[in-house]
Amino acid sequence: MSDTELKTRPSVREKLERPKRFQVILLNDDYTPAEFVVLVLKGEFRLDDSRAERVMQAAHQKGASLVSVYPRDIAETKVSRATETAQRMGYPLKFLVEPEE
Ligand code: TYC
Repeated sequence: MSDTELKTRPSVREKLERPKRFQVILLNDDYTPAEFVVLVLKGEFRLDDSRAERVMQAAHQKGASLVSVYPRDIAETKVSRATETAQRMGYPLKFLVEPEE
């Protein structure tokens, strides 16, 4: 190998891909009380008052709205906990977990 023909290999950083993140999307329904949705968004997803209110209103008006983005296991755990809390109250509240583009 000549001196000018330096072989380079990708650094560890270049080889590591950014871990995929997942969107949690809130779905509207006709039965869950708006105030309960806001409580769940604050309690489980740690949204502040005004963001929780805006996310709930957006789902109510448009059918669905982005709550936040997390690693897959965190997104799924939060959604399970939130839907179980709703179910215990007899509400059909639902979320989607989708890979970020
Ligand atoms: N549409 C519900 C109602 O009128 C309130 C609601 C808002 C429910 C957002 C779910 O994701 C939701 N009681």
